[in-house]
Amino acid sequence: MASELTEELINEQTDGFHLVIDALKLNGLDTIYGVAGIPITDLARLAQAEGMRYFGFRHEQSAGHAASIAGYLTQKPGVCLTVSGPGFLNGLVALANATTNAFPMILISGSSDRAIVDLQQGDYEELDQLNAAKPFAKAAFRINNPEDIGVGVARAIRAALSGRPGGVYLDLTAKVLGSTLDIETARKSLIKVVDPSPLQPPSPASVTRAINLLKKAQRPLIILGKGAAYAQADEEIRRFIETTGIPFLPMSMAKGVLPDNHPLSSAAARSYAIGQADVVMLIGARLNWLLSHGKRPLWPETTQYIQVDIQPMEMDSNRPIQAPVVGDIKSSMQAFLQDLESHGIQVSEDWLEGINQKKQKNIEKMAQRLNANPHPMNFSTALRAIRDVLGKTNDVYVVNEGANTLDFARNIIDMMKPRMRLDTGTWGIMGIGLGYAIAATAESGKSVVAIEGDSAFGFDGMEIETICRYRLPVVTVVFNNGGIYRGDPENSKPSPTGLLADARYDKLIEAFGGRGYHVSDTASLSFALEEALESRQPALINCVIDRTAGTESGHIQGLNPKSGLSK
Ligand code: ADP
Ligand code: TZD
Ligand code: MG
Repeated sequence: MASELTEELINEQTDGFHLVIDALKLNGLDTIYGVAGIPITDLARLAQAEGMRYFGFRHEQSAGHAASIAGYLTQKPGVCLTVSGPGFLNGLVALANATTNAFPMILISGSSDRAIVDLQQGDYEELDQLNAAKPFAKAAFRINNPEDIGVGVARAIRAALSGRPGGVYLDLTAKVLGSTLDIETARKSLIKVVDPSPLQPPSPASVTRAINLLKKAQRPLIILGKGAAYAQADEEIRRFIETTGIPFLPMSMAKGVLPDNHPLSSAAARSYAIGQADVVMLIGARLNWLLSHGKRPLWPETTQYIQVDIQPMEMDSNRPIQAPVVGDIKSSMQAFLQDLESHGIQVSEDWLEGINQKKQKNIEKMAQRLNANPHPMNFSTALRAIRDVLGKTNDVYVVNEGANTLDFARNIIDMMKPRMRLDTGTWGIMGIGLGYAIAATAESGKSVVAIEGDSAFGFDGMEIETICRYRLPVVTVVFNNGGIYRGDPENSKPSPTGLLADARYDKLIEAFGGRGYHVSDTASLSFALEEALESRQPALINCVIDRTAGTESGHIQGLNPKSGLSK
């Protein structure tokens, strides 16, 4: 009799671990990227047992980057799970990067005993995580009672997705995870979030103001940013551009929203188009450093702006915006298209002709560099080989980080489909590569090529073990020039920017059962990349290039202060 009663009671109880999983699953969050340990080991284990996918990483920063890009790709917050204290802090860089880039993610960290932490009595991995997270997160919440898990998860999802997306921190105390609750109360406490990122159509007046400005423009230009890619309004954007005939310029992660070979792309005439345009329409792109803040010498003082963004405060942040359009991009583009039906827009032939001539010249100049055949390879020739292989399907994700490796690859590798180029983004951050690659294939099932500078690769290189463990179709290409920007001269002592010359990165992956290639000419590079992609198995191509080829800071030398005193 007594034992029956106990069993019945147990059966009518649930606990914090299960409730967190139930709350995530109820809201369609089915994948966790994390690193296990106290107090969340059982959360990871149970999540997997309950049918969620769990990707165990070697470092929380990579797991966090993976979660953030999963959010960008799917419009559902990516979930990263970490332990308390240092594990949480390791994840914080990714949380801050997600917030900076407007990627929706939720960093869930277990935390130590509140009473001990608050009195600073020295608990295991003690840290006031909630307050530490606040400056880096769009929002931060702590769940202190098991019956609040449903609300906590719902608030985190809404905060991550609504308005401008961002990184949300969710603190789960060890106590809450272990607490029990009767099943009925638990069931009632869960929330299925309805419409977490409601459409926000712009005001009709703002749309008319913008169209009127475009109608008056002589030389209009559209700049597409990664907000436009995130919004998944590809069809509306294409129709607007093709109906108006306005030339466009994609920011790096917006490459592919319209194919890079689109006749209206003015990417190959970037400075000319920006310098000559009289009205610029920013769609999901901020006028931050990546666009020289809209200031001279790149931009004339007379440029007038239309800015389409979901974040009202973005307007006038760097330059006065004559026609702010606050709304989500999908609704906004639909509104523009409707307005166009009554107001035609005429783009002058001269303007398009000017851009095309400049484009042609620049493409010819680039072709000369691409078609050279120096030994060892340089950035241009190695990337030409990669471009040609990827161009056969245009269905492989491209992850890209480094300095010169980033700048050259962005310009040389054309993207034909939206959201398939993932790179260092708003911060120019190193260490995103393998996390982004893992999430890109995890979320899409497609193959990924991660084109990495040798320094960039070092930030998260151990995740090749993760790639091998899950047998993911990720080919990492390390552009090995022996350093940050370039290698040291032979026989010199290591400089601050130097890395080991002739490092055999290809051998690293062999230690984990992956396929390593060591190449120094374009034919071997093409062969290796084709074979690796064909196999859909983990591979790393150590791509040896001229160690003198890179320039300091790549294309952003202007941001690199130099001592006037050094010899
Ligand atoms: P890029 O680096 O490509 O120039 P940014 O990250 O600077 O792009 O800008 C992206 C912008 O897109 C942000 O200001 C963000 O608020 C905005 N954004 C993100 N999602 C949407 C959306 N669905 N609708 C409108 N604006 C969006
Ligand atoms: N740390 C972090 C997190 N982000 C950074 N951007 C840097 C340091 C500084 N940094 C750059 O801005 S690029 C870069 C570093 C260290 C590496 C460049 O070297 P690489 O690429 O080998 O990756 P190239 O092709 O040799 O230029
Ligand atoms: Mg390098």
